[in-house]
Amino acid sequence: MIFIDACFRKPTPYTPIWMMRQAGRYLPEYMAVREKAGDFLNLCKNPKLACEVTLQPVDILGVDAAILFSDILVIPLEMGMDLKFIKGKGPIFPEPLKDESQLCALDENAHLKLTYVYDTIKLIREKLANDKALIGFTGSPWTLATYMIEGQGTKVYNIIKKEIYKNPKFIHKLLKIVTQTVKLYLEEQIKSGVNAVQIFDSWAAALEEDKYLEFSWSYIQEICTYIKSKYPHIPIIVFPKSVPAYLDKLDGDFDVLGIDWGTPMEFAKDKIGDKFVLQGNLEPARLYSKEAIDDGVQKIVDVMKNEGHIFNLGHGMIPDLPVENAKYLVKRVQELTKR
Ligand code: 1CP
Repeated sequence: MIFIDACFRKPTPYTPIWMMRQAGRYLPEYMAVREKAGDFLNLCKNPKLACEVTLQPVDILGVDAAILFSDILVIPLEMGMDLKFIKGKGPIFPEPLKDESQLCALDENAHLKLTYVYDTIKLIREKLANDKALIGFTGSPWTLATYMIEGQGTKVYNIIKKEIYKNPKFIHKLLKIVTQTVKLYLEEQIKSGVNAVQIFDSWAAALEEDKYLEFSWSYIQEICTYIKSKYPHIPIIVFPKSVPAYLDKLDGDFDVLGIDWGTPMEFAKDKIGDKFVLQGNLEPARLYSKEAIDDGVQKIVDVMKNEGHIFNLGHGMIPDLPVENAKYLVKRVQELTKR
């Protein structure tokens, strides 16, 4: 698999490409299946339909890897927290966690309840071409804990940050519980057939450096060490979004570091060198224009020089991007980087 070889810095015929949120609303075929499922969570819980939307971008765009269709928030959901996806607003936990006394109610066997995810993986791996990789994923403990405490996406993170400075023991206790579940969840995904895993730390930029290393990165490292010691052949990708200032301090037992679009690739390469393969980082909004794609791809390829690189966007696809341009991007990268 070209994608897996690239994760391990082995020679490949071209630089592989996939896109974060490659399954989603910009594809009419996705909208049709979501309609059939009723709503987003039903889609995640229906292995046949989740498999179908996972395969769509592979068939339509020709990307080199599929990413499991699910959501990071199924973990808190199966830990027992009510989760709603509100149209136009995104995910909401109507009853977020308030204090330490509520932690004992979280189900520590959540990984055993996520069988619909494992069934989806088995189905996808049966149907996906042998030369295409299947990427499993999880949210980082920090990003998941933020949703569990804030109840929804936030721009200021004031509720969880208040706890970090006033009551750090509470947050560490929560992070420990979530970390344990994430380890076992990724392990089950691997046993079910994923070929690589990505840890999304979408809310990495919420914290100052030392707090980030303490409350997020240390738990990511623990997960990487656990997975690598048991499954060294499975590449681990970590994506700590928007933390360029201390990229060089992000060490650990993983293979690929995801770079967001706000961090110049040249800057990342300077900081990281050959320590990790880099994944990224086209600004997603460039997909609105073919000229902007050409220009952006060329700049990234010039920096990465077809080595130690997996092409991706620097964050997720935007729902109204033209499908035609996404196809164009994939073709452009695969042609331009041909060895
Ligand atoms: O159909 C719809 O309207 C739902 C939109 C949607 C989709 C397509 C959501 C709700 N989740 C997903 C799928 C999803 N989520 C995938 C599938 C695979 C793929 O990439 O194709 C993945 C990997 C995720 C991961 C995810 N969910 C993250 C991490 C990545 C990131 O974007 O930073 C986060 C933060 C979430 C939470 C979430 N779920 C959905 C939305 C709209 C959000 C973000 C909301 C917010 O900003 O708080």
